[in-house]
Amino acid sequence: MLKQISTAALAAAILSGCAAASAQSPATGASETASQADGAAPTAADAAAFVADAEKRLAELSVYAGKAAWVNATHITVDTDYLAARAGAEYTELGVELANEAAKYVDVPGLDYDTSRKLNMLRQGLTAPAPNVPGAADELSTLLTGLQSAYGKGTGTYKGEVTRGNDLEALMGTVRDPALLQEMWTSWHKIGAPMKDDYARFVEISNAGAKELGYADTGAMWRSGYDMAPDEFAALLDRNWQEVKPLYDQLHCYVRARLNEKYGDEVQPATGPIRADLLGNMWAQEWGNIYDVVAPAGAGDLGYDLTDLLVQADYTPIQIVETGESFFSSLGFAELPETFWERSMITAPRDREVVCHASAWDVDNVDDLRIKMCTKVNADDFTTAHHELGHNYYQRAYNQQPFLYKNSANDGFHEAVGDFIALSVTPDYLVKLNLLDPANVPDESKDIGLLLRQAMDKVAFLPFGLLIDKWRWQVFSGEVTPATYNQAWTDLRREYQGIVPPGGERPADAFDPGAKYHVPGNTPYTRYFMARLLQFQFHKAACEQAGWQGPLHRCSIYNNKAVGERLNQMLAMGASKPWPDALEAFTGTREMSGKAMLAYFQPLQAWLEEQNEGRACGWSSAS
Ligand code: X8Z
Ligand code: ZN
Repeated sequence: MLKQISTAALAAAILSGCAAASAQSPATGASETASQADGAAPTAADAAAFVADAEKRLAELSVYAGKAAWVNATHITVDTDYLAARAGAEYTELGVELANEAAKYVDVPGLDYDTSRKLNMLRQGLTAPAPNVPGAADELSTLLTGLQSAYGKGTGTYKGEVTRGNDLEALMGTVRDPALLQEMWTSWHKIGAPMKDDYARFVEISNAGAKELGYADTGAMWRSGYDMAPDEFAALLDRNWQEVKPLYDQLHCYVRARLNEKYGDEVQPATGPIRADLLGNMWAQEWGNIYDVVAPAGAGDLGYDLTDLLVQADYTPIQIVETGESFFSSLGFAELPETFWERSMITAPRDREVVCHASAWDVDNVDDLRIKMCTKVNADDFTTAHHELGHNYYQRAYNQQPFLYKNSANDGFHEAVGDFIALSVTPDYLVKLNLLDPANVPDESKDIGLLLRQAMDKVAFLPFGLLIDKWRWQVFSGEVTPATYNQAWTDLRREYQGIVPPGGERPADAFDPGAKYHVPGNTPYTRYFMARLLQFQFHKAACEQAGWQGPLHRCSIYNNKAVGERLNQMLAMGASKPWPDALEAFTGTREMSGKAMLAYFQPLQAWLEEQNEGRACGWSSAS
C-alpha cells in the first residue's frame, strides 16, 4: 500500500495507521522504460526499475505532502486547507499514475518476489483514487481536505454553551444527566449534515478512480489489500465477529439491565436497543467511562479509577506521553528523538483550530516521529497516548525497509501495537509508576470487576469496529445511496451494536456518519476491528513468552527485554511479507481470531451469563 496519507490530512503518518493515502505525479511519462520505448514487451528488469523509481518518487513526495498535511491538521485555515489539498492532489495523481503503470508489469514473467509484491501494493494502495481526468485529483483532494477540516472545526453545545468537539468527547464520559447527554449528542451530530453532499461527490469521484484501476468500486479496492482474495477477507471478518459476538451479546444484556435500573424505563427500557448517549462515549464505541454505573456490588469496587489516580498525582499531558515512552524503553526500544518533543502537538492550542482526533506521524519516513493529540488527563487519553506511540515505534522499527515496505503487516497491526502495550497497564504496573498505593491493589475477589472494566472498552468496541466499513462498503458499491445514507447508518448501528440515537427519528437532513472522524477523514475502519482481536493475540503470546502463569488480565510485560526483542522482530518486517508471516513471527500462529480475546475474558463471560439468567437478552434489528 502506498503510504497512508490522507489528503485531508495526509493524516498521518504517512503510511501509518492513522491516516489514509493518496498520490500523483508530474504528468510526463518519466517512468517509461527503455524496452517500452522501443515497443518491446516489458521485462522483469524493466519492472524492477519501474518499482525502484516509483519508490523514490513516492518517498520524496510523501515528505512534502506529509508536511503540508501536518501544518493543516495543526492549524486549520483557508490557506492551509488550500496547500494541503494541492499537495494531496499531487500525491493522488502520482499514486494513480503508478497504479496504472504497475498494472502493465504484474504479469511479466520472471518477476522476483519483492517486485511482484510491490507492484501489487502500487496497484491497490490508494485509499481515495481519482480517475485520470484533468482536475479530478484536485477536486477529490479539495473535498477531502474540506471534510476533514469541517470535522476539526466542529462544535456542539453543553448547557447551551458552544463547546468544542474534543471537550464534548470528554464530557460524554463524565456527565450522567440524560438530558445533557442528549443535548451533547444531538448538537454534535449536527456537524454531519453540511458534509453530506461533498461526501457523496467524493464517493462518485473515488469510485470512478477505482473503476479505472480495475476494481468494482472503492470498497472493493480497500478489501483487496490483505494478502488474500477480497471476498475471503470479508468472510474472515464475519467469522471473527461470529466468534466473539456471544460475549458482546452478554455484555449488552448486562449493561442494558444496569442502565435500566439507574435511569428507569422512560430513559432506558429493559428490552430492545440501548440509547446511544448513555454509554459514556459520543459514538458508544467504548463504554468504560460508565463502569461506575454498571459495576457489580462488592466485586465492582476496584479500589481505584485510573482517571482519579492521574488527576490526584497531578499528571500533565506530557507526563502521560513520557509514561508511554518509558514503557517502550523498558522493553528495550530506543528513546524517542528530541524532535518528537519539539514538533509534536500534545495539547489543544487555545488560539487556533486543529484536528484534535489523535494521530501519529513519521514525516520524513525515518525518524521525524510526532503525535498530534489534544490530550486530557484521563484514562481514555492515557490509553490513546500508548496507542499513538505504538504507531511511532512501529514506524521507526521498519524505517530500514524500502519505501513500499515502510508500513505494517496489515493496517490492523499498526492499530494493535500500542493497544497491546496498554493491556500491560495492570494494577501492579500502576504501583510501579507510583500512581497506585500498594495497599489499594485489588485482590483476586476483584477480578470480575477488572475484567468488566476492560470489556466495557474492548468488547463493546467490536461491532462498532466492524460496522463503519460495512456502511462504507455499501455506500461505495451503490447499495446505499445518498438518500439512504443516514437510515442505513442508523440501521447498522442498531443491528450490530444494538443501540439507537437519543430522541427517536433523526432529522431528514441528518448525516450522522459525518460526526465520526474516520468518515470525513476517509480512514478505513476495519483495521480497528482487527486490532481489537490482534492485540489480545499479541498480549497472550507475549505473556506466554514471559512465562506468565496467572490470569491474562494480570500480566504485564513491562521491563521484559526478551519480549521487546521478539516484538521488534515482527515490527521491523514492516510490510515486507504477507501478514500471516508477521503474526506467526510473534505469536506462532498464522490465524487471526477471537480466541485469545475470549480466553482473556472467559471468567467474565461465565459471570455475565449467570447475571443475565432470566433476562430476555438481545434486541430486534428492525425499528
Ligand atoms: O482513531 C483511533 C486512534 C487514531 S488511529 C486514536 N482509534 C479509533 C477511534 O478513535 O475511533 C483508536 C481506537 C479506535
Ligand atoms: Zn491508530
